[in-house]
Amino acid sequence: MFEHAQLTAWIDEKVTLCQPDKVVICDGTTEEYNKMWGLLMAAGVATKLNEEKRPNSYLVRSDPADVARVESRTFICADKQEEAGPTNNWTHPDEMRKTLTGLFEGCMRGRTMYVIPFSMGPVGSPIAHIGIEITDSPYVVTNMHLMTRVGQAVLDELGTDGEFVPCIHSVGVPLIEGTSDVPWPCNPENLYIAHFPTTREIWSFGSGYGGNALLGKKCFALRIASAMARDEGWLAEHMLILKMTNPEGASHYVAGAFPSACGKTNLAMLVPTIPGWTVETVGDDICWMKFGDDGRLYAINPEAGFFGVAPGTSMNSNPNAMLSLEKNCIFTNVALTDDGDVWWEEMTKTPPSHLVDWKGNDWTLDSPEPAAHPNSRFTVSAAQCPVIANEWEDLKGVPISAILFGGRRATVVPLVNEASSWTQGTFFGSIVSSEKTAAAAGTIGELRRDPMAMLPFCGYNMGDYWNHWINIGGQEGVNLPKIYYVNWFRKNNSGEFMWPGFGENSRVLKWIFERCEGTADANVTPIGNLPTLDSLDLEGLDVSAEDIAELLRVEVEGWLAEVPMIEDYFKEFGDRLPKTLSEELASLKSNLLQGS
Ligand code: O2Y
Ligand code: MN
Repeated sequence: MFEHAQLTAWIDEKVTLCQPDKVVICDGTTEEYNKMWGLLMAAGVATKLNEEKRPNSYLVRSDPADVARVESRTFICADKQEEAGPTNNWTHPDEMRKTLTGLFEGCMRGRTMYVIPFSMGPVGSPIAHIGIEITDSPYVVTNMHLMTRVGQAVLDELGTDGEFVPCIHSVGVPLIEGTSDVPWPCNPENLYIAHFPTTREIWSFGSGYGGNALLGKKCFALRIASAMARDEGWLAEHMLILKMTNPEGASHYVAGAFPSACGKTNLAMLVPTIPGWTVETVGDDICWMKFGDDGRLYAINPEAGFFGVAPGTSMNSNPNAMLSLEKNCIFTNVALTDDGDVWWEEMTKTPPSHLVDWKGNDWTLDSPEPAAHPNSRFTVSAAQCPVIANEWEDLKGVPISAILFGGRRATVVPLVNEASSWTQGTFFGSIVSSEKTAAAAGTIGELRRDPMAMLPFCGYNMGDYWNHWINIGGQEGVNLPKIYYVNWFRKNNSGEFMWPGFGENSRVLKWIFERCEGTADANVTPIGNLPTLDSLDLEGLDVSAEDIAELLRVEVEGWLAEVPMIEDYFKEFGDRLPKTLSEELASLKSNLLQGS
């Protein structure tokens, strides 16, 4: 079937297991893309949008039981539970293989098996890697066309013996003769998203949605790739990549890790409010970084598209995303307007008076439920973004000058602090957290830790992952990015946001840029280096001097109160916790107590 014997053997084995009626090798062409839409429309799951309003675009409605990635059914399968660590669901590989083999047996009867050769990253880049996804979902094929590079070029790159990550996916609903199909087949009672980091394999069963089914994304580019990166000395991270350019034309590339739903896509496409500065996009979700010969970390966006959350996206919050979505898009679980276009909450100030909601029901202004599902999505090629950086497909990647970590913290964490070393930066990454509950004034709400924004995406023990970060920084001859902890979400005692966010975040990026250039001042504090009042560009900003002072203050009491919480949290990792991180915590505590 292929010139690659191992690939042929793997496909043959899976055909025997899944028993599809037909096998199609995907070529990534427009003809194939259109053919899939023909099938999806005939199945009643897709609607073509009004060609005048939204050319070459489709709306898909999923089963209401299959609307998001499911962390509780996501597994890391390694020989020992400690290899998966305390933050992952673990099952022994033999047991999981037995369960999955049982489920996959005959699961594609009556259906077509699509074999998708895909590259994560520009084909031929030394930072890129190849996967092959087997799926019985034409919807997955269409999304993989936009989110990855699919087709013959990938097989050519693979050659006769190249490495690939085998990814097998089924919606888990065989079509028994005489029965009719449903528009969105899925099997939520038997859901498994299983990763085998040792053998670098992915098996996904029962869901057709997003991160559960587009296996190049979270499954490969984060969970499996993080384990590959550990073994091979690079980094696979849940980070956006942006390019910032100053009025003189100098540029820096910045990577940023933020937990899901913290506005990564908005930051990646930010429109600066400071005159003369520009931000361009390299990626909005995932970043792979490998060392170049000059000792710097070079990054690629392994994806070729955006799979963004629709609700909240508007010409106010993210004009560049809205402009990306004018044509050639897939919309999943958004609302349909009477003139054949799409709508979601906050897309416009006033909703249309009538819509068809994400479940296919009439929706009016009196309807109690949102018209679009809160996790409804757009899929679009990154090339359509008006501010995509020219070098976004550069095979050698872009050199990263700064790495940002950020969570949603109403209290304690300042607007920005620069780590004084790589290890302090790794420590900041390890304690990234968001408040689950509202905090009373002077207290801290219950925190959900999301280290490096990788909690749901790290394919091995989080303690070992931190150790890998420390090792990355400890090598001879490396020229590392500076690390920053940012927080756009501080609130005052009345519960109002103190920082306007969105385009105004360019002021913080400008300070970071100038720190990288060596031209911006900072106050040295126990939590690293904070902007001096003069070094942060506040020209024309509508924030009171008191709020700015508060946003840049080291809350000694608050940080000291947090130390025992971090100690407790670190205990969860037992002897896998790197000593360096306990030392960073101890020195933070002693510096806070000394007020230095
Ligand atoms: O719910 C899903 O399947 C998608 S999750 C997702 C999609 C794009 C970017 N990031 C995420 C995430 O959860 O971090
Ligand atoms: Mn994400």
